[in-house]
Amino acid sequence: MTTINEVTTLDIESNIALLTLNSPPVNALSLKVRQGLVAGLKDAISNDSVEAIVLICEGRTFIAGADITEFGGSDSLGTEGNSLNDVMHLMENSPKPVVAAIHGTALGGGLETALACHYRVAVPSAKCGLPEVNLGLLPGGGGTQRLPRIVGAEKALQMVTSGEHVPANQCLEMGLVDELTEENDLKNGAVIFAKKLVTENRPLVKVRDAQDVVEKDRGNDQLFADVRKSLARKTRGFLAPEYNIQCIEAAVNLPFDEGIKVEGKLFMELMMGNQSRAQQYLFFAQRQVNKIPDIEKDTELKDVESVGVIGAGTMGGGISMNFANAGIPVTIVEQSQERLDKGLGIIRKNYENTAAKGRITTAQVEERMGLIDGKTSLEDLNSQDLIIEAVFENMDLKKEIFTKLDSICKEGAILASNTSALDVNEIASVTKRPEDVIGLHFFSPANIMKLLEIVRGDKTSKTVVATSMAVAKRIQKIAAVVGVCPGFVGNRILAQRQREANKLILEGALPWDIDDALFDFGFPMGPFAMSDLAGLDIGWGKETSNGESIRDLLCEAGRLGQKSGKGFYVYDENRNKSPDPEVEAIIKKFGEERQVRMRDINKEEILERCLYPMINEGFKILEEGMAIRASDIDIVWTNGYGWPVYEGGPMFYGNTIGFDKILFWLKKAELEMGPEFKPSAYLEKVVAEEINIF
Ligand code: 3H9
Repeated sequence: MTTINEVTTLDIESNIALLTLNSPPVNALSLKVRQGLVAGLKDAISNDSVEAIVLICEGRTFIAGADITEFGGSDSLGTEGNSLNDVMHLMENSPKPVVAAIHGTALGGGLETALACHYRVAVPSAKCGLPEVNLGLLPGGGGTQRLPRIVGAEKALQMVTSGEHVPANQCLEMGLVDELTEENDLKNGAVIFAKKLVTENRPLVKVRDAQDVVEKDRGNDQLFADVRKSLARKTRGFLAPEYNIQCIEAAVNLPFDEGIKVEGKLFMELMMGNQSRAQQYLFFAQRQVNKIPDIEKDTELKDVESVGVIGAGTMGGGISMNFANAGIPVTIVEQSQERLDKGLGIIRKNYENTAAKGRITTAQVEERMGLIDGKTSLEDLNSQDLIIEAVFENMDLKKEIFTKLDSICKEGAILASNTSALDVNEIASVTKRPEDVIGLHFFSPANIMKLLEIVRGDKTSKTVVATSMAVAKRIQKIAAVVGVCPGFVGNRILAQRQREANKLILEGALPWDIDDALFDFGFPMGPFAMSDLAGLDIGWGKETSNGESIRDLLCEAGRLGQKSGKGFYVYDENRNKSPDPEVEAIIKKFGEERQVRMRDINKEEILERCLYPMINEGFKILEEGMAIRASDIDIVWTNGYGWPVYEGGPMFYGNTIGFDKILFWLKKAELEMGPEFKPSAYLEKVVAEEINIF
């Protein structure tokens, strides 16, 4: 065996060269890896005894892409003599067959490297994909030009716009992989395959030269129009999906070398832009959020093999589905059989709807329903490993339940509350085991929303926090550990936006002006459309209503939101909203009665008023240690509240604007409008001392 460099070896076994990469964690295409590949390929090609070359990786995966940490630095992909292009050129033009042997994932630049090989073999558990779109990029190593030449434009469009990881058996069907090997025998399988190529004198397939597949779609503009239409809502505001589509269009309509030029130009444009910067930041933020500084990696975990959920309403039902989806049995407890039946009926309906869309089979519907057991007594929660209380937000009620749980639940069970704002320490205080009590704040709809706030109480044990993180991973949530404070991280910041939005409509901006400004910024909807969707009467009561807010007036007028056909907006039978002059009149009258001065408020001011106080609150949260790091706040807001990922989250966005500018704005606002704008002391410090908070 020859060592090529720290991460590459070359091994020649009966005339087959094994070029092996070992660059943990994911064999990304760092400068060292590219140097190793170039040198190793040259050695193998010039060695007369070598008849074919197999590229294989050690560790958990084949090459998972370009090394994202190198982006923008001096070692980046273009490095002279060792660029990704140099690697690919050597492979594709090798006079000896080059075979990629894939396990784990071949992603991004990794799959592009494999596509520059003459053949690809994989183990059945492997997956291939071009996920660059999720980093605000497109495959810049020829992927957009080679992939459609094998799988056709339609599948290629699907892969590059979704970034999906395609399982090996599907890759085999599409021709992306030429052969599957035994699961645990990739090396042997690949060597045998390579030998076969030599004995059968098979051609050196250069994907770049394959024309038949793409030619079929030449001039098929409809295909691209359809894809654009189907993605329009999901990809609103994003540049990368559109640029990816343009590259596939180029692959179909232009010769390879011309297409590569289009790819290169659009790749560079994305790479230099803010959207990709934000999405790359979020990629690492999403990995950081799993790390809790004072909790060791090897912290002992509790077994969670069964779960109890209290409440079969919207939240309880959604929460239960997460566990059933992951194969974990759930016992749901409701107060009455009627409510229980209703809740279970809704869960079944949700599953059946998913099955009707083809996302799960009817057998899976039954399997999952079979994992959900309904009961009407808390006493039935005496054996589960994790209990999640999901009743409505009332401290007395929660305390009553936790007192009972303390006497019912087995020793060592984790007792969690799905509170969205209440004091977890106070809830824990009624039990004799506060170390086992934690907040697990799911977001509605709980079976769909990715975010989970894990609320760590003063006495919550490390084991319980670590176990909750592990459970979150099993049910495919993105979990952020937060501290106990009103509203935790997400809702606490949301309250700032809500307050300002409600003030602004009394100063002259109309609800739809505010919603439009935030929608154009990239949120899926603004605060007033959101209130209409949730129902304006949530937490509102006729008896206590005193006409002191616009919401009071709307509810009193029977305008409860979408469900009553009107709220801040008026809705047609398809729930399409329109501004309503009646609401404008209600707001105007309310303002006049209180002698509020109305004025024109432009979009820029709306955004500043709604967003800057959120950033300020983020600093207060950091100052109080309620979030571990600034990027955790951004994870909460991009995954739980629809902050557009290409704007990175409130803290990242604040940095893009400039924290000094925001501080200046807040100081002025405090003078002009009051103490709610008082800048956080930590923000002042960050600006004064030029601290990097990321
Ligand atoms: C690209 O290829 C552009 C080309 O087209 C350009 C051509 C010109 N770079 O996720 P995990 C780290 S763009 C650097 O926890 P898992 C990650 O930060 C790239 N580091 O593991 C983490 O570090 P730490 C296209 C990377 O098993 C550790 O590896 N490729 C990279 O849950 C473990 O990661 C992608 O977008 C990277 N490319 O999942 C794939 N990837 O331990 C991105 C990972 O210090 N990667 N790290 O926190 C993934 O999707 C997942 O990491 C993967 C493993 C599925 C591979």
